[in-house]
Amino acid sequence: MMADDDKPGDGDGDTGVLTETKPKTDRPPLYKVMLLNDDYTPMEFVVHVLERFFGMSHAQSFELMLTVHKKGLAVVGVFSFEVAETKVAQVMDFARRHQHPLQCTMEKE
Ligand code: TYC
Repeated sequence: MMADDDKPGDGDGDTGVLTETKPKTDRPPLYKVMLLNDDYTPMEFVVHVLERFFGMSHAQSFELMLTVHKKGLAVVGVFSFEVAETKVAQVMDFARRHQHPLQCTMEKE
């Protein structure tokens, strides 16, 4: 323990390296959830996925589906690890059950 009058950086020659700790205020990391384009999944199915699992309007969903279709992929949301993992699992399961090859992945932001 340092004495009350021996503060880090008080000019007495101590550097404070061992006692000055960084306050633990880091935010948890965020994860991007992405949809990937393919040649077989129907456009309307992708629009439905975006409405159902990402709470987007029909217009927003249609626009984002077209972005994926044209660019190959797009970020559809940014979430905590647990929420991102759940969204990916929900989309992959829904696509599999409908026998569409739609791919949904996550990546640390
Ligand atoms: N490319 C698909 C088609 O022409 C549509 C599509 C869009 C598929 C987005 C996947 O993530 C996707 N039917």
